[in-house]
Amino acid sequence: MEADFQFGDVEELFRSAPTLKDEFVIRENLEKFIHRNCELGRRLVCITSGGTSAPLERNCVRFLHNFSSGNRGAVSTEYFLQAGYAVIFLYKRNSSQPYCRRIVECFKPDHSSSVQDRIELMECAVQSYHESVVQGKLLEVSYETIFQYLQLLRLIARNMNCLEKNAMFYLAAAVADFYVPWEAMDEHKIQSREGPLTIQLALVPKMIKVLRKQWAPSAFCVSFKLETDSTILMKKAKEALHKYNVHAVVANELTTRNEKVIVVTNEGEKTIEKDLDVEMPLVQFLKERHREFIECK
Ligand code: 9Z3
Repeated sequence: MEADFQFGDVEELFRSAPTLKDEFVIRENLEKFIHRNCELGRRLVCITSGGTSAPLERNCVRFLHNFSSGNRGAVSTEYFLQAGYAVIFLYKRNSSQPYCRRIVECFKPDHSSSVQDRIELMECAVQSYHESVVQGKLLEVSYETIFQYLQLLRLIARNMNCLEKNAMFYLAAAVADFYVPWEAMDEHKIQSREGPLTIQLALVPKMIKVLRKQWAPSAFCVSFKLETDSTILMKKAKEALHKYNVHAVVANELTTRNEKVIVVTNEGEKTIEKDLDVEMPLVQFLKERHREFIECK
């Protein structure tokens, strides 16, 4: 049975979470970025990307980590920028970043092109990245822990609410379901000499509900559903659509996530298969759904 969602649990998590470092600077940058893109009438998408880590100790040596390379978020960012959106890229430190895959590819031993060609490819990637940043179309915000991720998502969502329907959330980050509450956490490294370890993990409250209801209720919201068991994937994705009241759920299976996704909306299901990559047709499809959403009075 699924645990019941309580707004009190959300309040409790935020109340006990360690304060965000540099919150003032991040807030200022966000406000400037959102305000400018709002004035220019651009559509703005917040893309979350990468895993989240749930620390086991306050001075953290060990943590629980949700798997995600950050590829989905980084590649989608490139396509949303190409589609004319401004992007806030909320990503896990050390996970993939937009345009970097092209640079990494240049270092593969089986690369058939010449050194000169590879240098040009790299220059091109750096140029695209640089332009997006200096033209004020890409803002990157990084996090490490589940506490930082949730606090930053709340900060971004509350600020983006002013964009109303022009705002989109594309929640591709693999968010922890379990965590050790800050107040229950040991201050220092857990000692193995104390014997086998038993940890009580609390459930992370599902923030998508709060995002939809309170933080940014007018925005278009896309969440992701990841499963390893293909027999339950579609059932869980459809449940998520209604439970979180989002506009689309992108269903994907761990092993085939780079070849195929299925987008579930109230209108039905749409299978999207890899073209150059799977993110290109996916972003195109969601851009259209977002346009319809904006035009619908
Ligand atoms: C996804 O399903 C992403 O598509 C992947 C992308 C994490 C699989 P990579 O980063 O992989 O390219 O390596 N993200 C959402 C996963 C998630 O935690 N969803 C929650 C759930 O399934 C809903 S909030 O319960």
